[in-house]
Amino acid sequence: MRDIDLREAADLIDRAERIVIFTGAGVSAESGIPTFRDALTGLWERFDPRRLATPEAFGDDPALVWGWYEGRRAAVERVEPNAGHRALAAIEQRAPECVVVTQNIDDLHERAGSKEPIHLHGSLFAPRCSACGRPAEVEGTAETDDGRVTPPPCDHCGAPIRPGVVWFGEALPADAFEAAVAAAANCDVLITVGTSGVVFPAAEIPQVTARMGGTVIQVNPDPTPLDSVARINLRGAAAEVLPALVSM
Ligand code: BV8
Ligand code: ZN
Repeated sequence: MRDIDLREAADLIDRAERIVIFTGAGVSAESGIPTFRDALTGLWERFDPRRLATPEAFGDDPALVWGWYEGRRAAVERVEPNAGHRALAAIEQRAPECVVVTQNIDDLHERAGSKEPIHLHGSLFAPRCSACGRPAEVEGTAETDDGRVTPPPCDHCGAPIRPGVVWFGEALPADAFEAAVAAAANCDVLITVGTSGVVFPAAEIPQVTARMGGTVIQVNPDPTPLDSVARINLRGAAAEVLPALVSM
């Protein structure tokens, strides 16, 4: 990553009135949370996440899917936000206007000080009834030996509680997606961090900014389809690049 790119990116961010921060699983990688593709270890390693993160998988084997999410929630509760999350919170505090939009279901942006990030794909901390939709309490995870955990029944109707996340084939929360598109359409700079840019419609968000004349800055150690959308590609890890950016 060239210093000139870092300097140019820092200047664009300093001068921006309205900023959008758009993140994927890569921003939580240095906290020790595997990215979505790497999240399948142990019991789940033989599954494709795109098969497990679906209403069908939950319908077929609720304990397998609920156990996967409970294990991921327990992992998030054991780790801390990293220097990348904290640098993003610092950018957010300095900017006249800044909206954080995340595809992640962890709460690490919040714990790093970001105010009300928009969760396009829901949250590990918002379980709800799979039938009547009533919110359910997040309880201590019932550790079992094989990782399967039977989801608790809804207090109201008895149906199984499900994770409060957006599965493949499910619509994103309309209010969240609309707010994210509006912010992306009106910002001067969108910083996209740690996303592979392959899951839609979330992956549209940086394209909206570019189409509306805003500037996209990407932070990712690897090439992604967003390389052609970004005016500046900062090739590197979030917890290294972002602190360097805010200390310029
Ligand atoms: C919808 C929550 C319609 C759950 C997630 C073709 C066939 C079938 C379906 C489709 C198709 N084309 C489009 C679709 C639709 C589908 C889709 O996009 N599929 C993809 C796979 C092609 N989309 C949907 O189904 C969406 N819904 O379309 O509904 C509809 C409309 C109306 C009414 C009814 C229905 C819903 C998609 C949401 C799925 N849920 N997450 C959970 O977390 O379990 S998506 C999940 O995967 C993540 O949220 C993330 O967004 C996505 C990708 O995961 P990863 O790749 O791991 O993470 P990320 O993208 O962030 O990549 C990691 C990146 O970090 C990499 O680039 C890596 O280089 C980088 N990195 C690594 N280390 C670091 C780093 N970066 C910085 N620092 C580091 N240290
Ligand atoms: Zn219910």
